[in-house]
Amino acid sequence: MKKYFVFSDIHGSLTPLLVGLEKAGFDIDNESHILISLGDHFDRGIENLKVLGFIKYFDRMNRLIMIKGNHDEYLRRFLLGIDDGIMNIQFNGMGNTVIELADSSANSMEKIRRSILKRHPYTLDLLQKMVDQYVLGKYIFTHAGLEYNKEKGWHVYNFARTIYFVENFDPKDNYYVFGHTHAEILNKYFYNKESHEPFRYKNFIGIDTKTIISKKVNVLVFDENGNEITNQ
Ligand SMILES: [Mn+2]
Repeated sequence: MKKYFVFSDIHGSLTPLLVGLEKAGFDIDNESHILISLGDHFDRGIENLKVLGFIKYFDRMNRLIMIKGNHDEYLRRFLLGIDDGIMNIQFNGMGNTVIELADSSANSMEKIRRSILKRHPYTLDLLQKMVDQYVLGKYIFTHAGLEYNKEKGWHVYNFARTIYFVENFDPKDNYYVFGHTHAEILNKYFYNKESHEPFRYKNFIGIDTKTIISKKVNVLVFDENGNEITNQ
């Protein structure tokens, strides 16, 4: 029977992810142990290259489902030349990612972009493979939840305003699991409690631990029928 290990927003930090996975019982050699990443793999942390190696390995083993976070989209757009990356370097922590992935002699954004594509040619494939949502039984995994507007109604959006989503969306019988907005912010807003532990409210679960500060990654475990297995 397959087991699914769900994490989010590692943001260039591999070490705390490995600790979280071990605590949750993930066995690297067990082919029925599958990873579900809820996105934002890169930026801010200093293990971006290790994160890239990690997701590449498990993708090739067919043991990784990747949701695309807004930061994954930033990197994808930069590597495609749609975005020059400067804003994301200034404000969104992409500097650490390009320092690690590009050749140090690359001295312009265009050279950095070409250097990353040359040194890590599979990066773009990995980013293009990332999906907006994944469904397992009654659990629906997204990066940030759903956003509402008049044209589209409720739709999956990796930049959704998570608090608005939790307060206004009717999940019916489904459960929504997401990252993007720190669990700390959600726990504070809904429970006035200071905690990086998974935020659980009605049918919503937010797991982003603000890894760069907390040095922790929350990992949830599900069986293949989509039942959450409580961590013993
Ligand atoms: Mn995000």
